Amino acid sequence: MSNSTTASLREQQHPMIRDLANRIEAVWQRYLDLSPYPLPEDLGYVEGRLEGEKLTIENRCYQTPQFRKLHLELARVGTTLDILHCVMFPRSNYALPMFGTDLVGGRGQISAAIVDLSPVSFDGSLPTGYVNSLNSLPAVDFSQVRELPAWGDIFSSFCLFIRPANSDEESHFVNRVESFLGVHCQQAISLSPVSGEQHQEVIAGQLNYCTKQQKNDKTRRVLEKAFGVEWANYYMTNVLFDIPE
Ligand code: BLA
Repeated sequence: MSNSTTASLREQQHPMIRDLANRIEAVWQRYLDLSPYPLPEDLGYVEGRLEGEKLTIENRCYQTPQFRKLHLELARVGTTLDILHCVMFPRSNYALPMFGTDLVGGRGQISAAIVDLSPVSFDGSLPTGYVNSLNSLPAVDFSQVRELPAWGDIFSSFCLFIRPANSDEESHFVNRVESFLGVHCQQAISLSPVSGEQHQEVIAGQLNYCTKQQKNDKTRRVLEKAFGVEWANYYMTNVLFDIPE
């Protein structure tokens, strides 16, 4: 995948997606020591067809000392559907939550905007440093809060799932994602690795997170229609939500 291709998809996408993609990468570069992460079978750039419309997927992936995979994906179906998907997978010897965000929209309107720092601990709690930092962020209010699907029990009480009503709410949401990311990166670079039992707990927590995310039928349906059932399953289990080592 060439950088010029990535830049051009980003430029065509909904402005909220473009803005968030740029800010995610800027925060990563500010705090983390990034190196390249090779995707399986060179899945950096993929094209398929969904109901006669072209589906384009572009992936950017990095790794760092604390994260085995930082994944930022931009996808576009024809001119009707724009998607940003981002997950940060901590290495299993770091007891860090899962950062995830998804923006889905089309024809000028973002219909789903979700962000969370999801716990991987047995008791479902976030580390104290996270709770304190997240609690001290300024209050935000969105007019259309959406209901989480059944598999969404992985998300924390800080999870934000909305349909932005206007461009003010779009920028409030993007600011919120940037704040979550800043908290996450600062916590990640200040915490020490864990071992033994806690290591097993992290692996189990990440496994649960990925297994639940793989149940998202809305994502699966888009991929199945464009690339077929088998490829969609491969992509969901090996690229979007692969299970840790
Ligand atoms: C919803 N995800 C959706 C929707 C679509 C996709 C079409 C429905 C939008 C709507 O209801 O308005 C599609 N999302 C995709 C595709 C990709 C993608 C094709 O990322 C990738 C190629 N999803 C995530 C992550 C989170 C997430 C990291 O990938 C959360 C951290 C959540 N997406 C999420 C949730 C919904 C959603 C909770 C709503 C699901 C529902 O209402 O059933």
